[in-house]
Amino acid sequence: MGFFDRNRQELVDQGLDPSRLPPGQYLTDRFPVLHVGDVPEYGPGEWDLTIFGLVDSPVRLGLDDLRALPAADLTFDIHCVTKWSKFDTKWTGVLVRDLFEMAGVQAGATHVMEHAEFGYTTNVPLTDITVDNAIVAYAYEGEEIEPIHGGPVRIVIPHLYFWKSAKWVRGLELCEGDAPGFWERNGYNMYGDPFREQRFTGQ
Ligand SMILES: Nc1nc2c(c(=O)[nH]1)N[C@H]1C(S)=C(S)[C@@H](COP(=O)(O)O)O[C@H]1N2
Ligand SMILES: [Mo]
Repeated sequence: MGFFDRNRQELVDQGLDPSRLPPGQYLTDRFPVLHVGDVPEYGPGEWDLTIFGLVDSPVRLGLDDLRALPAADLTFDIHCVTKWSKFDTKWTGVLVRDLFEMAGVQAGATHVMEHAEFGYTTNVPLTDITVDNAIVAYAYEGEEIEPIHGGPVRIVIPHLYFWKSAKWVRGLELCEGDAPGFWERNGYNMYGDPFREQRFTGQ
């Protein structure tokens, strides 16, 4: 039996439901760090998030503004396209949907481009980032998110591969039509459903 089959068997042995693990993935207890480029450092008050593009009124929020909004505590399984998955990660944040309501999404908007520090971008359909559990997260396991994991604030969209969850997010742009972000321009799938194993372009 190879590594992946052994890993899936261990999961069954631990009493976990193996259908939670998407095809081609292995389960880890570690929390790998994965990104291109540097980890940004912010002084107090330096981080903010802007909701812009096809909205009635652009919204700009600092960290305190975000923390003052109704919070969601959610537990997710996460799946990286490099094949690791981690179960039951706990995040606190604000539903993206609630922020979009503040800005007023215009009728023509179909997609969202997430803009992160240093030019990282990733594209998602509007209907995927406005589900019940897509959040702008500011805490992980009850603590501030560590800078290497995207702190102070990152996106978490659990039902897509984790590259769709931008660390150090700074902008959410409402767009008409789909356009590729950073990894999508470099061969990764426009949508990225782990359960359909949509890793690369055209899958
Ligand atoms: N800004 C930014 N966000 C990013 C990335 C990145 O390179 N830059 N990498 C993505 C990828 S491929 C993964 S798997 C996750 C990793 O998050 P982690 O380091 O907290 O595990 O962040 C995603 N978000
Ligand atoms: Mo990833």
